[in-house]
Amino acid sequence: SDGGRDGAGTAVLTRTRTRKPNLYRVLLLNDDYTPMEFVVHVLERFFQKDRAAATQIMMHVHQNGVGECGVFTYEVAETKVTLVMDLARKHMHPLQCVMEKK
Ligand code: NFA
Repeated sequence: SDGGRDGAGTAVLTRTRTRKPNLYRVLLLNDDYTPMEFVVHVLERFFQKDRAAATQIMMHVHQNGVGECGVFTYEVAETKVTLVMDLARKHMHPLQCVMEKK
């Protein structure tokens, strides 16, 4: 609740409407060459997954072709995609990371 003052100078609390942000899923795509260990590392480093959760997501991507790393606002999702793609490129892995509107 945010403030104002009435005629007598008394504090009055009113409600400020919030707006739901647009949300974006960040996805990893399977390929035949990126090492499984590298994908697990990416999920731990950029998506705050513990080893068990990271391994589960990595195996899901490996078996199903695509999997969700997390859901974020536009700028956060975009930053994560860029960080993943930059690290994959540096290591010469073909790993693909993309975002899609929820
Ligand atoms: N399919 C890759 C392999 O067998 C592993 C992988 C998993 C790659 C998830 C990309 C995403 N080495």
